[in-house]
Amino acid sequence: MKKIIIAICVIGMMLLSSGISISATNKYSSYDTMSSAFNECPVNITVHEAWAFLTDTGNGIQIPIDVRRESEWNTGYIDTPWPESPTWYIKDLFQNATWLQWFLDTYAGEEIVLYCAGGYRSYLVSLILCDAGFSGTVYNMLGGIGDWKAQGYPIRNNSQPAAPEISGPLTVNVKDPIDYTFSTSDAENDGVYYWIDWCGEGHCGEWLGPYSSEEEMTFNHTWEQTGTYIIKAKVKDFYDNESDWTEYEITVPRTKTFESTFLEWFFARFPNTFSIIKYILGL
Ligand SMILES: [Ca+2]
Ligand SMILES: [Ca+2]
Repeated sequence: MKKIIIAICVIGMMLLSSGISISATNKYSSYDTMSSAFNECPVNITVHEAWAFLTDTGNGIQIPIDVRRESEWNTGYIDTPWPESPTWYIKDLFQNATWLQWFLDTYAGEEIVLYCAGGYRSYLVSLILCDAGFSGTVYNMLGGIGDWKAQGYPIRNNSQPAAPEISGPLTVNVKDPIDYTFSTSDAENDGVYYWIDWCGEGHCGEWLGPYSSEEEMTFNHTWEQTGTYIIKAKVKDFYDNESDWTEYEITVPRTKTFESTFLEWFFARFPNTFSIIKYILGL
């Protein structure tokens, strides 16, 4: 009898063990059908659906987010046009509570498309976001960039935008607001940001944008003092790839010539001179 009880226990433990194993395997391999279990968060989509989302702003703006390692990102990423170009945040960041809160705030209400190499890491990140109550829509791209490539969708590496061209007057009046035009080009037509340093020291200014890389931008500045100044400008694209600096020298001369300054001094020093001149000339 004792042997029978032991045998039943052993068989029971084997069945239990088998059940756990099957359950775990099913959970892992069937993640693409789990969206309903999370009240449509995440929403799993194919690479074809992702392509349709990310190449048409008419169906809303979806932001693709690459969660792979930096070395993987540097080998190329999905090629979709700005403003639906990918942003890169490594998966591990989402496991940091402070950073996660920043992400939830920054992307609140947005539609994001997560992807990785094969779809598993993006799935894990999507669960973190769903569990944290992300207020937008989380799409998880099944098959990752591997399937994206296999289906013939484009991949690319990034190149920096061209150093900006600056045009505008070379000589300006003090205290007058003056317009200057800035333009650049980017091989991938990425959105761009301008840094314009009106004091010419490299640390005045801030990033302005984003703007279309094909758009000429006009900014104005007022110089409060006479002198010679260097305008320094650079551009970065949507992926933080920065151009070289461009420098543009302008002059703000003294607004009054020596002659006019001398006459002002003279008539101030001899206030009756003008009347005397008029008398002599019979005016
Ligand atoms: Ca879209
Ligand atoms: Ca670029």
